Amino acid sequence: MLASKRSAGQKMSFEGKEYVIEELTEESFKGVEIALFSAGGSISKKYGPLAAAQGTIVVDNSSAFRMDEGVPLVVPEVNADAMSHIKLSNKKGALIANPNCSTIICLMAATPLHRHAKVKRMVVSTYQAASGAGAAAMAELELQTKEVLEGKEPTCNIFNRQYAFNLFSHNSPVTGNGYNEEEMKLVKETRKIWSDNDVKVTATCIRVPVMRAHAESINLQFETPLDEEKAREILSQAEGLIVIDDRAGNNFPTPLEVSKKDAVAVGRIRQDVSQEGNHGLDIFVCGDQIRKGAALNAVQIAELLL
Ligand code: 11C
Repeated sequence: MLASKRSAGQKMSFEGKEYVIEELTEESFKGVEIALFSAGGSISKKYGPLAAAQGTIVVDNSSAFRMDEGVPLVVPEVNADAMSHIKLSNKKGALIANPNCSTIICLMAATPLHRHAKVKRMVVSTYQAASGAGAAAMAELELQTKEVLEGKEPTCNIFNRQYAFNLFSHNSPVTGNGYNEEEMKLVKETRKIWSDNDVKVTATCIRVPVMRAHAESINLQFETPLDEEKAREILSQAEGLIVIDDRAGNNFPTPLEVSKKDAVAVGRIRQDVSQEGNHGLDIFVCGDQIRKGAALNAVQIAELLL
């Protein structure tokens, strides 16, 4: 386990074994076959290529290399083939990028349908949890909730506004076209992962006061017809997905239900009444942002290599 000088020497335990955290240096990767990076873009940019040059296969969780040509952007259930040329046995270093959490969670449900009827256009609206902005945002949500209930002024260090009992447009910078960076990640990463520069994607990303699982409403337009029964059958057979689609009980995926779970849940599977001839579907997905949206996906990439 590697971290900055500040954390070096601390101990962490994993599966009953204790590990001492070492300081990350340029020498850290000698003899290391696979490294999982999750320390932000600037550390990745500095140490990722350096580790790869020393023969390490780097699975990077930041956005630093995602759109770089020659760097596979991988969701194992979706496009494992994109990294099939990278093999441990070649003893050659490489960079593999882990997509953004909202893209991973979206494509877990959209891809099985895309494989069947080819998505022409996708409209995504997200409801994103605090964890996407880090542990400090989760702590602030908890603190603000208590403060507001006690009638106190909420502490606003992370988003500079009240987060508890509120929601707001995603905190990433708004780009020149009016979309924020999170929304543009959904657009660009989907095209790269699906190897389809023609697919039309638009997104609106919202931060909601939920602790650690993202929800997404996804509207799909298909090239060929796909009825909702067939879609439900496809989704119920897809790897890494569970279907929660109980119309009679009005029971559908919720962030709480998928929190600390590996599987992404999908439901509200219904024909889009605004589209002719069964060419459209609406679905609703929830996935744990820390697991499938980040760490689990990176570990699955490492497992593919092994
Ligand atoms: C969020 N998706 O929920 C973000 C966090 O590109 O890996 C992760 C940003 C990234 O706010």
